[in-house]
Amino acid sequence: PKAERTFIAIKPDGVQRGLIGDIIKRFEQKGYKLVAGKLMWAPKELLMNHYKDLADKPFYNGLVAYMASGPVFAMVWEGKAVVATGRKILGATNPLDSAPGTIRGDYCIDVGRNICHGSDAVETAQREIALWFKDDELNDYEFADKKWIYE
Ligand code: YYY
Ligand code: MG
Repeated sequence: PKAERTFIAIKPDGVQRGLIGDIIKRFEQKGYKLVAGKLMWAPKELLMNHYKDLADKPFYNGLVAYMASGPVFAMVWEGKAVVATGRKILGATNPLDSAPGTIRGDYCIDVGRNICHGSDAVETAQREIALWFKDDELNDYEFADKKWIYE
């Protein structure tokens, strides 16, 4: 069975605020494996597609404009239950509800400046990874210390 993967992105505010390293560190120290990563100023069409399920929401246009306001750091992370666990590492969507110790709980205040994105389900992750990355950008490799992370 193929290992679970999720799409995680550091939004323009997270990049501007110098949080790329800290966000990567949290996934790395947990034991997850980085499969792909790139700094990318996303085209509007890509962002509209990425958030197409929210197209009828009042905040949609502002959300797309915010996401297009600077480069984002797009990543793919792999490991057991990485989709759901990745969401826990990010914290609740509204940073005022995000627990301290989560990325959003530690670093932000407004829902429209919540510094990071994470896929909400395995199928969503597959769609988002295909949207943001080419197949040859996804690196298949094994950690040498895999047996010290997984039993
Ligand atoms: O998956 P997640 O990012 O936690 O939340 P979504 O419900 O998918 O919304 C995507 C994105 O939209 C959210 O991260 C911030 C923004 N947003 C907003 O600006 N205002 C809201 N009331 C809800 C969401
Ligand atoms: Mg979402």
